[in-house]
Amino acid sequence: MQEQYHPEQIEQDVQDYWESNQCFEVKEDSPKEKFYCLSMFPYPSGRLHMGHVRNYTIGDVISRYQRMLGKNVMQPMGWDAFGLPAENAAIKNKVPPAKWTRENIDYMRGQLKRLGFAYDWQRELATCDPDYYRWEQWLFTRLYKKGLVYRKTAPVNWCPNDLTVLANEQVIEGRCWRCDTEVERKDIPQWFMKITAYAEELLADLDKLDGWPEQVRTMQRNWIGRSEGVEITFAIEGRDEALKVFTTRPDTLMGVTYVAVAPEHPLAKEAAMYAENVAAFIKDCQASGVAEATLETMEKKGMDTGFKAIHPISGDRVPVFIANFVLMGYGEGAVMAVPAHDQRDWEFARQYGLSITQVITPASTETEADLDAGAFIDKGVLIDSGEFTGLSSQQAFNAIAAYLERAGLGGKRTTFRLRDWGVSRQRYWGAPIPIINCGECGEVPVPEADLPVVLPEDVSFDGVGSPIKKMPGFYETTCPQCGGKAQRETDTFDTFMESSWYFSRFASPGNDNAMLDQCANYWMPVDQYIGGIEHAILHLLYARFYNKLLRDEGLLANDEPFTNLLTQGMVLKDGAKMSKSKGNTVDPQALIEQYGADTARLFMMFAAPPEQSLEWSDAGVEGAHRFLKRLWKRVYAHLQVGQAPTLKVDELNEAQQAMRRQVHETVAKFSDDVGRRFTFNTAIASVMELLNALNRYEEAAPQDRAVVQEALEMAVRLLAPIVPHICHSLWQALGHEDAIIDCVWPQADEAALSRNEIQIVVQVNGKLRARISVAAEAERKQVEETALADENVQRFIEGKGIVKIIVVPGKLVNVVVK
Ligand code: ANZ
Ligand code: ZN
Repeated sequence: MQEQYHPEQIEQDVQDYWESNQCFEVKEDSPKEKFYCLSMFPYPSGRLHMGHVRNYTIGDVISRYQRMLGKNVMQPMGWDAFGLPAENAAIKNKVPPAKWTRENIDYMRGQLKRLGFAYDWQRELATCDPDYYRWEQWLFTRLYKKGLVYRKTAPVNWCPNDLTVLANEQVIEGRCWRCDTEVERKDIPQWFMKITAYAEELLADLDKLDGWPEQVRTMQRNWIGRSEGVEITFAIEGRDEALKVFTTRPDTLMGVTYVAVAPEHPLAKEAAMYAENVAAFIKDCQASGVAEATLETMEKKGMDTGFKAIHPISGDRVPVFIANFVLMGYGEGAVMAVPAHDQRDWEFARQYGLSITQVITPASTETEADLDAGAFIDKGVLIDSGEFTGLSSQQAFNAIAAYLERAGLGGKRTTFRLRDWGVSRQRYWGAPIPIINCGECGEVPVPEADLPVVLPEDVSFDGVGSPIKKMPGFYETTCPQCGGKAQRETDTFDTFMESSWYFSRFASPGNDNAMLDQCANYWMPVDQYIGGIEHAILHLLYARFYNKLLRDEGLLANDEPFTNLLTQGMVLKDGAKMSKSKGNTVDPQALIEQYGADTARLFMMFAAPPEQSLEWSDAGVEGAHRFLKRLWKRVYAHLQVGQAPTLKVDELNEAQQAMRRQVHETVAKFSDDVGRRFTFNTAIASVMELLNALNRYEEAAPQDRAVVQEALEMAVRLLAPIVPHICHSLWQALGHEDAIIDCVWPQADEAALSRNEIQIVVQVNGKLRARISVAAEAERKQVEETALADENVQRFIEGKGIVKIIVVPGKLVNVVVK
C-alpha cells in the first residue's frame, strides 16, 4: 500500500478490474432476489452537468448498496438521443444531427465511466438507433389497428416567413425565435395516442404507488383531472343540430343566462359565415398561438354569434357567445354560463352586459351572497328554480340529472382534463411515423416486414423545414395496399415516445425479433427510479401509459413501471439553479480531474439529503477530499505496524468494548440511514465521527489493534457504495482477497451494542432479597432506582420508611427501612 492517496491511479486500476471481470453484467439466472435500479437517462447534450452527476451518483450508491444486501442488481444506462438541440447545433456548427449526437454520446459515456458507475454497459442503447425505434414504430402500427392511435387536425405554431412549424419553446413572446416574425396558428393533420382510454386506470393505479412521493401523485391526479358532471343539450333556435355542454354544477342550471362556445366550435364557424366581425374575432383568437399556459391569465374576450339557445327546462331563449376561454378539447367545447355562480362567467357578463340571475343561496345564514362584488361560487340551497327550489346543491345535482335523462336532454358524465397525446412533430431529428398516405386508400400503416422506417442520417441541414420533407427518395413510395404511388409521412414522433419505454428495453436488450421478451418480466418493474421532479407529470405519465399498452399487447406482466420513485433536488450555486443561461455552472470534468471520482461522489452524497437541493461549495469538495485522505492515512498507519491479531471479543477491556460499541452503533445507524431513510449525509457523518474516534484511540495492547482492524474494515464496507474505488483498494490492503463489491453488507453485532452489564445483590435490612443487573458504568442513582424497582425488594419495603441506602459499587445495595 502506498503512503499517499492517489485517486487518479487507484480509480483507473479499480475500473480496469471491474471491466475485465465484467462485474456489473447481470443475467436473469440468479437465485438471488432481483433489484432493478434506474436513473433517468440523459439527453446527450455534449457533457455531463452537475445535475447528472448527482442523479447518477444517488442511483449508483443505491445499486451498490442493494448488491451488498445480496440482490441481483441491474443498473443500465443509455441515451435519450432524439430532439431539438441536435437540430439547433446542426444549424450552428454545420454537422448533421446524427454525427453531433453520436460524438456527444461517446464523450459522455467516457465521463460516466470515469465516475465509476456500476452500469451493465452491455445493455446500453441510444434511442436514435433504428434497432430501438423500430419497435416503437411496430407498436404504433399495432395500436393503429386497435384504434388506439388516430389522426385528427390540430393546431401548431407556424412561422409564415420560415414556412416551418415551431415547438412551443421556439416561440418567444409570440414571435419566431429565428426571424422574429409573428407566429400564427395553423391547423394541420397530426397523430394522437388515445391515452384518454386509460385515464381511469392511470388515475386509480396512483393509489398503488405508495413508493412515490405524495407530491408527484398529486400532480398526476390533477393533470388527469377527473370531473364528475352532467352533459346537457341546448337546442338552437332555427337549427336541427343541438349544442351540448358539460357542467360540474347542474344545480345552477336555472341560472343560465347565456351559453359560450370555443372559437373552433362548428357553431362559431357557422356564425363566421354570416358576419364579418365574428370571422375577424375568431381569426384574432387563433393568432394568439397555441401555448396553453397563457389561457388562465389571458384577457377574456367574446363575441355574440346571433344564435339563440333554448333552455332545456325553462324554454327561455339565451344568447350564444364565442369566448376565447372555452377550450375545444375539453368536454363539448361549449359551456352553459351561470354568471351568478361562476366568477369567469360573472366577469364576462359584466363586460358584455349580460344578465346575472341568482339561483343558489348560502346554506347557512352566516354568509351572504353579494353579487355586486362577484359570483357566489359555493354550493348551497336552490332558489327561483321551479320544481327544484329548496333542494340542496347535492340533491339538485341528482334531481336535475335525472330530469334531463328522462327528457332525453342529457345525463351524468365523467370527463377528464387529460387529452389524447399528440405525438406528431414536424421535425427532422426523430423517429419517422410509420404511415403511408395513399390517394386511394388513405392512411396505411407500414407493414411489419417493411419496418423500420429508417431516418436518413446523411443530410445537409439548413434549419428551414425538415430535410426529409425535401427528400423525394425518402417520402416517395408505393402503397402497401393498392401498390399505387403514395407518400410517406414525414413527421416524426415526439421524443417522449422513446423515453416512455426505454426501461423495459434495458430489461430485454438487443432482441431483433421482438420488442420485449421474457427477460423483461424478470426485471420489471423498476424497483427504484431516480430523476428530476421536472418529469413528475409528462414523462412519468406517458411511461405509465406505455407500460399498460405493452401489458395489453402481452409483452409485460406488470401494471406499473416504477415501484419506488426518488426525485432528487437541484444543484444550486449561490442559491440559484446551476444553468448555462445563468452562467453559474461548475463543470464536473474539472472536479473529477482535480480530485477524482470518489471525492465528487462523496461530496454529492454528503452535501444534502437526495430530495433536497444541494448547494455547490468548493470548501465542501475540499472537505470531502480531506476526509478520504485521512481515511487512507489511518489505514496506512494501522498497517505499518504489521498484521493485527484475531479479535477476541470476550477478552476486551472496557475501553476496547467502548470503541467496539461505537463501531457497531455506526453500522446500525448507517444501515438505517441508507436503507430506510435515504439520508446518506448523516450516514457519512457517522463514519467521519468514527474515524475521529479511531484517531484519538490509544493503542497499547494487541487487542487494541484487533479492534482498530475491525473498525477500519467496517468503515470501508459502509463507505463502499459511495466511494467504491478507495474502498476497493483499502479492503485489499486490509488483507482481503475478495472484491468489496461482493462483500455482504455488515450487520451490527448486538452483543457489542449492549453495554457491559454486571450483577449486584440487593439486601433489605441486611437480608438478600434480589439480584439485579446494571450497566457497569451506571451511576449510583441509577443503581439505587433499579434496586428499588425490583418486585421482591418492593414487597419488603412496602409501607415502610427508607432510612438510608448503602451502595457498594459493583457489588451490593443495602436498603435500610424502618
Ligand atoms: C356551469 C357552471 C356553473 C360551471 C358554475 C361551473 C360553475 P372542471 O371542474 O375543470 O371539470 N367548462 C366546461 N367545458 C369547458 C370548456 N370546454 N372550456 C372551458 N370551460 C369549460 O370544470 C368544469 C366546468 O368548467 C364546467 O362547469 C363548465 O362551467 C366549465 F357555477 O358549467 B361549469
Ligand atoms: Zn393505396
